[in-house]
Amino acid sequence: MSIAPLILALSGCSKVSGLGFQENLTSVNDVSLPLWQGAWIAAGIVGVFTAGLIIWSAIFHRAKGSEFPKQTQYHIPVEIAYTLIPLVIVAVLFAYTARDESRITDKSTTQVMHDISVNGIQWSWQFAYPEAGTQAIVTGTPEQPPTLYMPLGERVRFTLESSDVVHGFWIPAFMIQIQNLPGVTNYLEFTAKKLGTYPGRCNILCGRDHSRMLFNVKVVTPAEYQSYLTQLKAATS
Ligand SMILES: [Cu+2]
Repeated sequence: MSIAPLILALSGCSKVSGLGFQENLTSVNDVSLPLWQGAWIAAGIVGVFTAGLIIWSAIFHRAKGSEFPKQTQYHIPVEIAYTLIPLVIVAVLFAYTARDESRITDKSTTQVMHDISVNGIQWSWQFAYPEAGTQAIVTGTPEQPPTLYMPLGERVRFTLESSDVVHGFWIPAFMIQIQNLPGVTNYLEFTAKKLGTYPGRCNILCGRDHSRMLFNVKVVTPAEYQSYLTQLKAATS
């Protein structure tokens, strides 16, 4: 199918637009971005081809006189084609998605350098940094959204939980979203690759103040991260 070589070409070609997303922000969007671009290219090809067929039929097969056009029924090759082509499209999209999803959720615990817990609460977030002690927990409110600190270039394991209902830990720029489920622990490991502050949100409708369940992610240098942990430890212990 046509998107396989295109995605290969994409991985070696940085000229393709990020279509709303920046390159090289995290180890997750390194994987997601080519999938996102490839999906748009595949959709573009299918869309242009379909629109072409519609326009071709509309222009070259307009009603000619009053004669009823020839009807074709049970045309086996056509029926096979319109069953197989969508199946192939879906299978290709599925295969790339499944491959990339397993790469994103892969847990290579040996490389993990830091642990951060993310707890969803109605309606804000709690970030816990066990390296700074068991009391090192930052709790936000809708009025004062919390900031999640993470070090540049060092792999962090996030443990995601919820105190009440389902929340969605979402950092749009990083192409990351993973659910906080009550009674279930989810994990996600990734490395931030660019300094900066990035907005985060809850993306599962979780009640009245869902839209105010905001936070920021601040990617700092490893030294700044260490001093943040020290500061947090002093403030909370
Ligand atoms: Cu929520």
